[in-house]
Amino acid sequence: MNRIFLLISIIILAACGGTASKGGEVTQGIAQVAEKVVEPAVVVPLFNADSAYNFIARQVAFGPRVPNTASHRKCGEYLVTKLKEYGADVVTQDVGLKAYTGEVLKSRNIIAQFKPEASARVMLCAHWDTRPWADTDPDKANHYKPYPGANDGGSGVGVLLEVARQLSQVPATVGVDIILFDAEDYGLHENDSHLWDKHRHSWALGSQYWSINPHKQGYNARYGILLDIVGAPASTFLREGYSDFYASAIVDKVWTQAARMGYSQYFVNEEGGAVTDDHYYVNRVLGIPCIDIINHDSDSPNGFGPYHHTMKDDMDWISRETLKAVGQTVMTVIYNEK
Ligand code: AHN
Ligand code: ZN
Repeated sequence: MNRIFLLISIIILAACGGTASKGGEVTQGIAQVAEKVVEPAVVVPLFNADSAYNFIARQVAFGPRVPNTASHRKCGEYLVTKLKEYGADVVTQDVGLKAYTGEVLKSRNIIAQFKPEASARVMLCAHWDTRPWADTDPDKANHYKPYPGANDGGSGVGVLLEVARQLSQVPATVGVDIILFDAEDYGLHENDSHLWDKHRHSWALGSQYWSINPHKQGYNARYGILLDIVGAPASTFLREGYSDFYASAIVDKVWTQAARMGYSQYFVNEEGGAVTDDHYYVNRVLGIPCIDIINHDSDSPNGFGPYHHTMKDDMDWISRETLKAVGQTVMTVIYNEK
């Protein structure tokens, strides 16, 4: 390393024609400059948005990934296979989780560890299940039907599979855990919304389980980043309320990086509402600062976009440009961790 710095210093000195050229005081010159030399910038691989898009299409092709269905089980197998293929140490948590409806959901949290031995770690997460009901669909006849879940379910996982593919080619300095939570989206049906107080913990069942029973005892990470509903064209990610409350420094880190890269039209530096999502339990139970990158659309009735929890949540609502903004920002942040 030092020899490289020395070489860089000499080149800089020669190029500047500064102290080095005067009276052959090269050694002194190098000593002065060497103290100022900054470490070489890390090379961040290019996130491939086509690849991420295809990973989403592949999930959607299984059909809705509603727990206790064959589509769900098969997609879970696919995700495990893919993450192993990319060199991760994969463990799963297979567990029955009780939904607020009383149904026991055969659930699977999927944990893919890159550099499992490294103590400096970052966690990236998303939920991989889809909601059993299109309960905000304009047509009431669809309110108990499942839907494709391209954005809600597919998009975060698609981005993370592409990050995993990149990590397999160029390892990051720190250890990275990609955690795909199950049973996030089996929360309170719109028709039962008057029961919110009773069922406020009906969402994010997989992350609740993992936060109480992490895959490794004493598990810790510097921080976590949750990706949820990150695929729609012209998405706007606002500073989500719980993220700002528990992990504002990480929100700053990510939003600043996005701005540097010209993505501030996506990463809007304004306060958004608070969302009970997987990151909430990671913050509350484990105390790992975890942020949520989630679309905020104040024009749509439910605040997440007009397709959200409707039959329209399909591949037509997936934009490669948005996937690129999210994926490249997240990758730049994690590859810069020392
Ligand atoms: C609530 O609506 C309380 N939480 C929604 C979190 C969510 C649902 N993310 C995706 N689908
Ligand atoms: Zn949802």
